[in-house]
Amino acid sequence: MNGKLNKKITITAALPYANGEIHLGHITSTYLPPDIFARYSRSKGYDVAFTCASDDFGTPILIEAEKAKKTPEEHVAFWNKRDYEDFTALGISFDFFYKTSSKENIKLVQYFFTKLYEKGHIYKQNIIQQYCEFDRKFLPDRYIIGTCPYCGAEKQYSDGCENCGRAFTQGEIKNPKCAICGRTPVQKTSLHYFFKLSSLASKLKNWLTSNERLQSEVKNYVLKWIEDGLRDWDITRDISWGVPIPLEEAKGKVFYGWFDNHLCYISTTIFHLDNTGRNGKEFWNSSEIYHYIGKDIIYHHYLFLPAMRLGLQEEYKLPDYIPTRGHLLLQGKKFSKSRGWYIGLKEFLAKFPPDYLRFYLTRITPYDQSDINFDWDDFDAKINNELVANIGNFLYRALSLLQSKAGGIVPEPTKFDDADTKFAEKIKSIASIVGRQIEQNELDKALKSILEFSSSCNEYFQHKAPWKQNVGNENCLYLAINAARTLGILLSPYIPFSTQKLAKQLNVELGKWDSAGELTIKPKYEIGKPEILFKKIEKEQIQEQKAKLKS
Ligand code: B3M
Ligand code: ZN
Repeated sequence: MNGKLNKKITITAALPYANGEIHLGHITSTYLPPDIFARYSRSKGYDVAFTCASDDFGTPILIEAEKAKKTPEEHVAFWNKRDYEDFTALGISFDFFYKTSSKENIKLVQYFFTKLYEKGHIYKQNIIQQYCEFDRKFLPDRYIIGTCPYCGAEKQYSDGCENCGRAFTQGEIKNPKCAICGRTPVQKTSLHYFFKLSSLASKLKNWLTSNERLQSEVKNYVLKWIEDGLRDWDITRDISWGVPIPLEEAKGKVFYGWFDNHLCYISTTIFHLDNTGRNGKEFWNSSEIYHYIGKDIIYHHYLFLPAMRLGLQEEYKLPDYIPTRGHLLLQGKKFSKSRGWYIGLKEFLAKFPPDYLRFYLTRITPYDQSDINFDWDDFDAKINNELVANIGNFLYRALSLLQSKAGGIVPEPTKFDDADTKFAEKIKSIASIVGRQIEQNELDKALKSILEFSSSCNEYFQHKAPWKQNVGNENCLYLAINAARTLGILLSPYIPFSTQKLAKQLNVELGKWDSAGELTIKPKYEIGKPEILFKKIEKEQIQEQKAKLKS
């Protein structure tokens, strides 16, 4: 058996906080690329585990739950369900969606802590903590707002700066204020645990420089942070909502969310695999591992995450890839829910088919960290000119002409002329070109290649003009219907809802990726009923959306 077919692939997408709805910004960098890759990998016959979970812990969740007069458990249960529904509506095909508050994750987090402590990567220290006497609370992370100690940006939370991207530790923030009541906090002593990130600096550097598969721009950025010196990392929080620190002396304290959340990639994947008849840990350690993220969480994924796995001597394998993409802008400006400059996923899907969003976002999202711009006019143009007029046009013509000229029955081909031969060659070679691009994470370029293939399908059809005659068009109808199946296979990772409909119209199972170059639809085969797959977007629909943003 071909060893490649048994390739194991673990794919994770950054965990959404169970604290609000999924919007288009999240989708672009974090959820759509891994879904396309997972669908492609399954079609290649690889053994895939594609998992995600809600990120349940942390102060923002506690604050929101308090505001909503709900328990944190109720609050996160609501968002876990809602997020999963929204993902499913977009066709994000997780094999399993779980939560950081699962007992499996809590167990793994406590195990990591215990091991790291034993191995001397963690030490304890009494430190001064901000405490609000008015609210009678310790004020970790988002309970404090202040000025970034590095770049001076104001109104930053105390665990990191949205302006310069640095994560920082308790007590570093300047001019701290209580986020609940705005008062200046007092200081109190508390016992905290620190992870010695600095002691793993050279191992981290080594891992980063030797891993050729990580994006080099991100790597250079992170190497510079290491050169500047890594600070030890406070992993303790004096709140009740989190993974409990498994020590008697630390009663009532929990871990910082970024200590536990990425371990949920491991706990969720292993739990899922064990439950589906495989050995989860063995799979994890022998698979190619991909963690998909947006560029705002580089620090956590290129430093905290590998450091913790390195600290356990790689008992759990480190990632091979951390595909990192940029932020999504909306009409050139930052998304902001509070300012109404925002599109929720659910809201979008109430107006347009999920495949339109999948197609458009993929078209505009490169494999790098540059910002991406969602623009309604560009959305309109790309859907109407590319999806509708290029791909949709060819598919509908291939099927409907077979219907009208040959009663829907695939004709027996005759001797190929030059154009037929060339076209058959294209059909044969396109899947490996596109596949290579997908495996290099160049999902946008791969989609471009598919569009070019579809253009050449249209050109071939135009050249042959099978509508003009009733005989002598056998080769064209035969090749075109097979090319439609090829297109269906190539597009299935990108626009799965539409390719499923196409399969129905063709009356076939589309088949695996590697069969895309074969002419499997044979003479005498009867196809189903052709229907228009993609509806044109009308100008009014776009106007309506733009007006919504302005109001
Ligand atoms: N929950 C979301 C974010 O910071 C955060 C990701 C966790 S991934 C382990 O964007
Ligand atoms: Zn206060």
